Amino acid sequence: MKPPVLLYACPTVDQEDWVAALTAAWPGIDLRLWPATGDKAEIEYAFVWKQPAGILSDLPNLKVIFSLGAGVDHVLTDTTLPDHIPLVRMVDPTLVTGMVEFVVMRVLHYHRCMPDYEAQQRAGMWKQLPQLLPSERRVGILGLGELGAACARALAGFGFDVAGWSRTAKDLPGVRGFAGAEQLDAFLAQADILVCLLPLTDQTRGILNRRTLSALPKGAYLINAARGGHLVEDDLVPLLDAGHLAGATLDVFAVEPLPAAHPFWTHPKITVVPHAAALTHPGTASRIVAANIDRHRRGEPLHNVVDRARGY
Ligand code: NDP
Ligand code: OXD
Repeated sequence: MKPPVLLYACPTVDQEDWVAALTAAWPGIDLRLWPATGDKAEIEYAFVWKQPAGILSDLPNLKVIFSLGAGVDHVLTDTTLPDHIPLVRMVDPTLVTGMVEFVVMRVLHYHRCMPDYEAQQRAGMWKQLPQLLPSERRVGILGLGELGAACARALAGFGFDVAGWSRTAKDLPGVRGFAGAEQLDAFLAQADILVCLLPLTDQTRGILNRRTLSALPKGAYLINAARGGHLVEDDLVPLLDAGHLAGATLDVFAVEPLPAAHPFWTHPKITVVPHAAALTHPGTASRIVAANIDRHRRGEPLHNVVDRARGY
């Protein structure tokens, strides 16, 4: 059998490492680096991240679309995407580890009063603050999928009082479960640190807004490592300035890169991270894509196919 023909269309990602990794994962793979597609009729698979709209709609023999990322909102914004072609998202233990590291790091940062100690250092102040037990800190995780559930487990392992919110009810050891729109407010009311790990869909867009963030306990922290579209950006600064929220770690933004003049860059209670909470690793991810292509060519079911109707 001829090696597969894969269109690589990730214009915002450095391609060198990916070309090397995809070639190592499938020696002889026929890689077409967009926009150099060659004969479009030969392309069977596409590997995409923020691909320009329309470029997948005129590939007559395209069989599967692979997303470089776990989230697929960047793919689904293209309204010309052929409906019948399966879309596969990235599920990779390496990505999960990266997200767990990031979320645990920021939760511990807030839990151990680091923003206050850093402010005290700037003021030359030596003062010990009360040290809460992890069990006295309530962490709420929006989204209990591959990433949210792993973060919930890791935080429960530290002894935090962890709750999670998902679309369908979950029963994770050591994690208080909330589900559905009707339980959102009860979930928010008990989250001292709120972590967003939801997919961006029509149902979740703008879910972090004045009303929901006001429902958090006074002095709560926000960690958004999901998508910029979850946060109504104009609603955040007034809540921070009024002291209702104590701080926010933002890894994702409505516009990326975050524009130079954006107020988030300089706000003293906001930590800006350049969409780097969990980067897809070319080596491990390429092997996962290659294994899925192999499965497809053998006529076996693909892993991690997105439910287009749900949007994730
Ligand atoms: P999953 O699809 O595995 O999990 C999604 C979770 O969100 C599920 O628990 C799901 O509920 C829940 N959910 C979806 N819609 C709703 C809703 N309307 N109401 C309540 N809960 C809902 O996704 P992953 O964990 O793999 O990834 C989550 C997101 O993280 C990605 O979509 C991406 O946007 C972001 N991400 C960010 C990265 C970064 O570096 N910043 C890196 C990787 C991902 P249920 O279980 O009931 O279906
Ligand atoms: C992803 C991301 O979705 O990196 O994987 O944002």
